[in-house]
Amino acid sequence: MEITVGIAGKPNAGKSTLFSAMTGTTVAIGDYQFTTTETTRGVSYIVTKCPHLELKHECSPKHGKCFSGRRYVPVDVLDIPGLIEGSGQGKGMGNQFMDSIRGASAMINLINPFNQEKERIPVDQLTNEAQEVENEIIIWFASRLGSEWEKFCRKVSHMNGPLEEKLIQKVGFFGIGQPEIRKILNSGNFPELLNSWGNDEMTEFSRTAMTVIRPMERVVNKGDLIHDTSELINSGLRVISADYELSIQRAYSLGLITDMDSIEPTPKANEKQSLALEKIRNEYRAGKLVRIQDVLTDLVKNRMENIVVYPVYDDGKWCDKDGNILPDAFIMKKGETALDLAFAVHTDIGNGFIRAVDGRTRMILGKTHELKDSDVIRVVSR
Ligand SMILES: Nc1nc2c(ncn2[C@@H]2O[C@H](COP(=O)(O)OP(=O)(O)O)[C@@H](O)[C@H]2O)c(=O)[nH]1
Ligand SMILES: [Mg+2]
Repeated sequence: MEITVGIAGKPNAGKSTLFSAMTGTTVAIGDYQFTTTETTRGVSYIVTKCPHLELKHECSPKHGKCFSGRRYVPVDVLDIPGLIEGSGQGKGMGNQFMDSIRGASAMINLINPFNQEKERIPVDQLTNEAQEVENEIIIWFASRLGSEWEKFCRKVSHMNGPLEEKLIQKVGFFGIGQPEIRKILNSGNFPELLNSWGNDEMTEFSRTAMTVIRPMERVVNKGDLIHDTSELINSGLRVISADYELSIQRAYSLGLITDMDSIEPTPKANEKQSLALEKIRNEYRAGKLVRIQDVLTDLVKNRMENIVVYPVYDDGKWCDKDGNILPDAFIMKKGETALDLAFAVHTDIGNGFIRAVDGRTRMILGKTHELKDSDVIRVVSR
């Protein structure tokens, strides 16, 4: 499954800096508004424990990478500008912004804890602002859902299938599938009769879509400039520093560190560089800040309820036909089955499915067998 995480936030929140750090690319970063005007796409990674640790040999990923058993599984990231100052207070959001969030499976709502005078914004105000932005996205979705509702109801009135089969015609623009629509419907009280849906149903549907199906994660940036982040953390906000992330990236590419996780300076780093890296390291160790990779992984795996599954050709050696160990890591929805994995590998493999084999237990699995996180699976197909 393709995962795309959008970074949204007001100008100066640090979206482009964060995007750069997450994707290892350089994009326009500036202290003035509208530096970036178009959505930029790049690749970042979620991190999971690699099953190769259970083998005598290391893996050779076709996509992504693996550092001492930490497997980096690629996800797409978007730098989404266009959320203007004052949106959330009815100033409206740009069309381009809305188009971009349509293509995102989840969002990071990046919050700048400083105002234009570079003073700290009180925590209540930050959470209110974040809420307003999210509400505006929910209202936008609800209005798209509700537009020409009667016409839609007439169009599907002859259909006998379940509600999700009808609603897919309405919310297809957002890329939500039928199982996801069913999940939204089950979570609330939605009348079977679409004609009777009103504002409340539209908003409720939209709210669940934007919190459960396409969650928005509030992340406070510029934590390096905050002395004590505990108040923010206690109000349920994640605190990061895009600046530190970028420094860690750079230190790595200069060989000043060899592990972006432990941030341990190498002899190549001079005294000043070592001190700077150690300061950064201590702030993460003390729990003052969290790493963006951890935020991303938590968002994709836990909030979006996904798992990582490793399809292999040989269920004993966990390799492909060429002997590459654990070459693929697939992000799948929790609840998906061996057959879903077969189709994710290739349509032909799905169509020709005979059975699957669990690489750990060597048990034979049928089509409907539900996959678990970190499963290593061989699919046998015609
Ligand atoms: N101290 C600090 N400054 C940051 C951080 N992230 C971004 N900035 C600065 O904030 C300004 C705006 O950053 P930019 O990435 O262009 O923001 P965007 O408008 O949201 O894309 C730039 O001067 C950045 O250097 C951070 O984590 N810490
Ligand atoms: Mg920018």
